[in-house]
Amino acid sequence: MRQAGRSLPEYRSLRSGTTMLQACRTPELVTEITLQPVRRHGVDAAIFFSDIVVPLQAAGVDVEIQAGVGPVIAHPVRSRADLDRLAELDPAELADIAESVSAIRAELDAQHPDTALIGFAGAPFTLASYLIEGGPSRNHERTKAMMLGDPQLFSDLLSRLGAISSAFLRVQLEAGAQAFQLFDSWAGYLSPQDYRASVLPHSSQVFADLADLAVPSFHFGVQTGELLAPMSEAGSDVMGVDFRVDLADASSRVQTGQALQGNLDPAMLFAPWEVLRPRVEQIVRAGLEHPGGYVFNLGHGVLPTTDPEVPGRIVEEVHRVSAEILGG
Ligand code: 1CP
Repeated sequence: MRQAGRSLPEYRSLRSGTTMLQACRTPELVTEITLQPVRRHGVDAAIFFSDIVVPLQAAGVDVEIQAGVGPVIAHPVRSRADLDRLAELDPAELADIAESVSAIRAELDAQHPDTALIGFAGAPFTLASYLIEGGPSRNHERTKAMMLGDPQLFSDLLSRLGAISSAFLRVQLEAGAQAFQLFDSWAGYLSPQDYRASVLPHSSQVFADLADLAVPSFHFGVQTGELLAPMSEAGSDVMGVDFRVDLADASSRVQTGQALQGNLDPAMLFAPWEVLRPRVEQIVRAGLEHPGGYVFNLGHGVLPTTDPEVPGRIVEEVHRVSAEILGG
């Protein structure tokens, strides 16, 4: 999950004096930051250290990630002329990303050969929200105004962004990432009707674009309980579930054969271990009831003030409980 490494003192010391986007474009830093949670927590998979706005920057968008705020866009996209200035992404602009992924894969193969590397990208709607609003948004009102007021412009913008995300993912996967997650963090602000009409076709296109690579794919959003059914139609192998939905309910909303991922509340990591441990066990047991398969994860990103000892304890508990249930 996003910011998995942010709670680690070793992350903060490596990052000091470097902006977030500089760090994302420096292969030595990306490699080291990606590996930190693997070493410290013993997780089964590493998530590539980058950000959903990196491919926008590579396509020429003037964007920075401000500490304590998030991505800020200098010239928001609000008209046809603004969209015309948004270039396609030339994969040659992502040579550093390919270099980072190859270096991480080589380190993992040498030190943690069973640890998978997961690549990621932002989904077209979530990227569009940052571009249209100009930064993080509470209500996404300008985004919805364009979606409803100029559906053709909105659709053309999401198509362009979908192609950018597909290109970003393809570079990661061809360089050695073994699975990918599409983050549609803000989709949960939409009604099922609007999601289906204006967003689903574009997210589906991203999964279709990468189908030839035949790697496992994950699809995640926040506050998407009511959207799990339409989101599950986009074509991922795994549906991410945030912490507001019971896994048993999620199980009945996704496609037959589709796996679930989730969904421990990140704030639960602040609870005493005697309270947290049975919650972890309960989630693993519920997840393994789902016939399509199950991946344990948090229901959203690790909070920055999390005690860095806690995620590793959770990993141990997940391994203990799943071995007890599955044997071995
Ligand atoms: O855990 C990791 O380090 C993996 C790398 C990763 C991922 C998968 C980062 C690094 N960002 C992301 C995805 C991402 N970025 C998402 C989708 C996942 C989610 O919903 O959490 C989103 C919405 C962003 C945009 C973004 N970047 C935000 C959210 C702002 C908002 O609108 O509320 C923030 C705070 C960032 C900065 C960022 N990205 C990543 C890190 C480690 C940070 C924090 C920078 C720092 O202070 O060190």
